[in-house]
Amino acid sequence: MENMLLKLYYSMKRIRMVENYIADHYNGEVREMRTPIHLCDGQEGIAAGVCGNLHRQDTVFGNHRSHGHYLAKGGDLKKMVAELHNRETGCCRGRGGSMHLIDRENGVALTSSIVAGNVSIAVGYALAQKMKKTDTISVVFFGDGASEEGSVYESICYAKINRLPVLFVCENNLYSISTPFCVREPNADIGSKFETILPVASVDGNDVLTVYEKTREITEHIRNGEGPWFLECKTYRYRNHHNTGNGVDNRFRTTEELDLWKAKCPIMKLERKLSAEGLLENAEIERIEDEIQKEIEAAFSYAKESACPDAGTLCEGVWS
Ligand SMILES: Cc1ncc(C[n+]2csc(CCOP(=O)(O)OP(=O)(O)O)c2C)c(N)n1
Ligand SMILES: [Mg+2]
Repeated sequence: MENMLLKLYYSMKRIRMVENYIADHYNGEVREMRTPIHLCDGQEGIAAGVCGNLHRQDTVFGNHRSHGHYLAKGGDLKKMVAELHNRETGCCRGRGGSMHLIDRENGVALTSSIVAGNVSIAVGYALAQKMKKTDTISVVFFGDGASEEGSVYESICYAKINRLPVLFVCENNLYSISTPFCVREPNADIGSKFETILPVASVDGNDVLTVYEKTREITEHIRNGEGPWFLECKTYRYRNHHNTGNGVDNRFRTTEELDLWKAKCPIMKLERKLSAEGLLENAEIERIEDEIQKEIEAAFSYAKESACPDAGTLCEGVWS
């Protein structure tokens, strides 16, 4: 248990530090990362808690905000940073940028900029796994906005009817770009839209332990062949929809609202618990931060030293 708590802490902390480093280097005089970025600060507990339960061969399907999913699932940091710099050594050979991350060896099938597009792909993949009789499961991450797309409803029905091994993880961060959830939907829960179709759980996405434990329970059911589940994780993002601002600067939310959610930071919450239980000393926090910082700097050096794709090869591996 102690070991697992520290792993979850490390996983969240690493995601936060990687994204902060990206943000700090994104708007320099020379734009070295030309890809649009959608940061997940504030939502790390979901990626860490869900992926903490997955086996290497289980496969995740991310969306436009997927640095956290990729890293928590074991995706290669160097290749991700190189992808953000559009280098040939990137995980999509520099053609995809931040919204298109792949690490097949570690079970990251894809991340996609097409809102909700990943959901039906994850279901198709789960169907293939079932037909091949493997025991791997598909996990798809999508937002509250994506949950309003018709293809999500169709995918969920199809997965249920065919008892497919899929976990639908909806990260309800209360906004679709800058439109709040409360002006789009009549219910407080997203899960309630789907509970007549499949089993649904709605949890505090800012409590990594809750996410972890609920996912462990759910994945056992899915692995037993009982069919798909829907997990709604309530959360909040600290940044703008894209790029590095905080959403207060372009006035779609108030400082008070942001501060309220910053006080519920998933990393701070676990750090306090671990410290109170004597499982994490300040010196250990510093050691962890130092180790992650070195890893990040090495990844950025690797990216910057890598070559850009040769112009003559630019269309290789690009289908649309
Ligand atoms: C099919 C499609 N429609 C619209 C967009 C433009 N778009 C990009 S992100 C986004 C909002 C997504 O909101 P949500 O699913 O809640 O994810 P979040 O950004 O909050 O993580 C929209 C409408 C898109 N990329 N793809
Ligand atoms: Mg959202």
